[in-house]
Amino acid sequence: MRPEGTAPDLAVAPRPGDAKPGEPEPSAPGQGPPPAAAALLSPSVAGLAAHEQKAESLRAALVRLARVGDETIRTRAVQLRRQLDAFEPAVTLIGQVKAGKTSLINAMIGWPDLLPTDVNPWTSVVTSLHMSPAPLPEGNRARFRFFDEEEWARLLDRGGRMGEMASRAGADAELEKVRRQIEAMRDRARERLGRRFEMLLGQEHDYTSFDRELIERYVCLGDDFGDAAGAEEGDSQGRFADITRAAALHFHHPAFPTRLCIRDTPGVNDTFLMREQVTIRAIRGSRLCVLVLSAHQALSSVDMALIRLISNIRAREVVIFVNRIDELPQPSRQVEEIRDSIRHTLSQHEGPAGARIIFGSAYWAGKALSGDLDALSRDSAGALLDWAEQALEPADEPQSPAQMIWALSGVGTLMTELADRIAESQGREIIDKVARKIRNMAESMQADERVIWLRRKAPDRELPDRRTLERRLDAIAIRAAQDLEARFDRLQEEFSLRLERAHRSFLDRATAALIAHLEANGEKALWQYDPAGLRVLLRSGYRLFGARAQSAAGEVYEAAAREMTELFASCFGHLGNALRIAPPAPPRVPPPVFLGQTIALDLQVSWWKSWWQKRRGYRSLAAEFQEMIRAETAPVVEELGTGQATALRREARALLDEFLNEQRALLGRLGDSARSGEGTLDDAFATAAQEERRSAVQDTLDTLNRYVG
Ligand SMILES: Nc1nc2c(ncn2[C@@H]2O[C@H](COP(=O)(O)OP(=O)(O)OP(=O)(O)O)[C@@H](O)[C@H]2O)c(=O)[nH]1
Ligand SMILES: [Mg+2]
Repeated sequence: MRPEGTAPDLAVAPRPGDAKPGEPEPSAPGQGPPPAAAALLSPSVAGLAAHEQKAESLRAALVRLARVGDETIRTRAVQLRRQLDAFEPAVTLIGQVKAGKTSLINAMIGWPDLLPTDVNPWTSVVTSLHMSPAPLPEGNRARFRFFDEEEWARLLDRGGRMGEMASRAGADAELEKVRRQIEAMRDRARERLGRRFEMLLGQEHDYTSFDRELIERYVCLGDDFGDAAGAEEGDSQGRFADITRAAALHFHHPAFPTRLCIRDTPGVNDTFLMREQVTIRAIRGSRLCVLVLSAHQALSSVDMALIRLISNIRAREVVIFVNRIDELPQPSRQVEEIRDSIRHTLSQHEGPAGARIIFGSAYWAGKALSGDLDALSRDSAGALLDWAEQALEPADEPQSPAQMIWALSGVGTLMTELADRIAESQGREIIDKVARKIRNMAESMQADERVIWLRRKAPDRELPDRRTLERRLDAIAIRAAQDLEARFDRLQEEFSLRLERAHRSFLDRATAALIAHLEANGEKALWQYDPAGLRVLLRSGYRLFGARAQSAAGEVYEAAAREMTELFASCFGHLGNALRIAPPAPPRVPPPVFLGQTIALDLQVSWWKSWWQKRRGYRSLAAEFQEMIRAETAPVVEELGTGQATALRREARALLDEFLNEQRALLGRLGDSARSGEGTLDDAFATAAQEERRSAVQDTLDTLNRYVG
């Protein structure tokens, strides 16, 4: 029998508010992280607490200004508060298969058995954990999103990117293999989900609570689930991992002072390269990335895909965590060797060689969190003692065994590093951004008062009304927008040319190398060509474009702010330095992660051979080669030159528009003040209110000057 609310063949999918399909309701431990974890976790994320304190003082300033301000100010204050509250830094974990990514995440959030980890079930989905320091008004919830029809069709019809590459290279044997794997995958999905599983594509399943079992059904693939023996249960509950592309869990987590998102990803060696795209998107969506390696095989030669992915990210935005050191016989000795070898590999492959490397063990962290210290295996205990000699610093305070093991696990260090980086970069940015806006708001309130004052002192003076002011502000806005667009037109054109040149010269060089090889070795000898050179050229072109785009945007913003200040001065006279409008900071340039996506040249081995064997004659070989490589690399060049560059342009424009709209609302008010205001100022109560307002504005300005960079 099927439990009520179940999503069987999924004619009826559960919607928000529905009971979780399947019995029983999640048990108490499934509802939140164990309270004891906070004692270990909280000191590790002090950086986030420091950020939150600043955010809190900005909120207080907003409350105070809203109390003394008019309707525009109040509305604005609410918006700014929302911007502060919406801050949710994200960290994505990527890494070797079975390196312990999922175990590490459970340890990082102090909830040892939240996400399923095991030898068998492997993560097949990007899972985002959204944690909130305050209980969620609507309670904890989970959402699972399936592949859409287009993605699925691309997989079935063309074998995913892997199939596309194989077919471009004419590698029939490889194509056949991909086809067989896809058939098997489809059969398995049918068996697990019923014959009409395709109906699920493009859908989402929402739940108002979750537990490990539920998550397992959506995010873990494995060889031993629900098939044959457990067919009945498997069938009634559904095992969706074959077709799930993303999972999001939202929950209350009291140990984190701010909201935080941590993302788990599948290992990066997926057969169809289907999930490579999903992983790349996950990395793009985070400012920080943790590369998880296993101490046994830290960056072995099979991990080129991983190295490619991170080499497009700056060292400041990656932390390397070498996990499973509990399995090393003598960590104190081996750790340095591993560190050297990682640095060496990274610098050899143009990776972020300066990235911070932290050593540790999710296993030890789990023990510290659960307090189950006696259960350490003998080997692991030996390794722990060995590592303690080297890694433990004498503490000021006496430490409990759990605190000591937590320290040795490296997970606390990792969290501290992440918290500090978040506070220093994204945290500082949002504080700076909102502080600038509040300051602009307070400045305009101050100016407002002076306009009223001016009106009283010089009643004959002609002052502009709201409409006139707005018209003049519009003129500034139009000019600024045109200037920005024109600059981006030029920059993008320059960038496209540069990319095209890099692309062409790479193709020429590769083809020339091929011909040289043929002339020297004949057609039988195998040849390979590393596309790293292309990536380096594209990356440096993108960085240059990014830097120029940032400074162009900065100049346009500055000019607009200056013109507004001047407009104010020309309308209302130089009322001291009442109005200093701060421009927004220029947009951030996101790393070109997409450059790391696998292309045919990265996977030469087996198909290369078959491609090679089919061709005869140097010239035709060279021409076909060039064409194939062009087809492979063009989308990467295109994504960078059009996709990412246009996204940056849009972001720059959005920041400008946001700024201009704010100023229009704030400065437009001054026109109103110029017209009215007189009567109210005369009565005694208003004067007292005026006094309160004055000090609120002044105090706010004094406070904010500390935060604005
Ligand atoms: N000894 C030891 N085992 C670990 C550690 N971390 C994880 N494991 C074990 O390694 C296995 C895989 O762990 P997962 O956390 O699922 O690894 P993963 O990287 O998420 O694996 P995939 O998602 O399949 O790529 C499990 O059996 C874990 O218990 C560790 O620090 N030490
Ligand atoms: Mg995993």
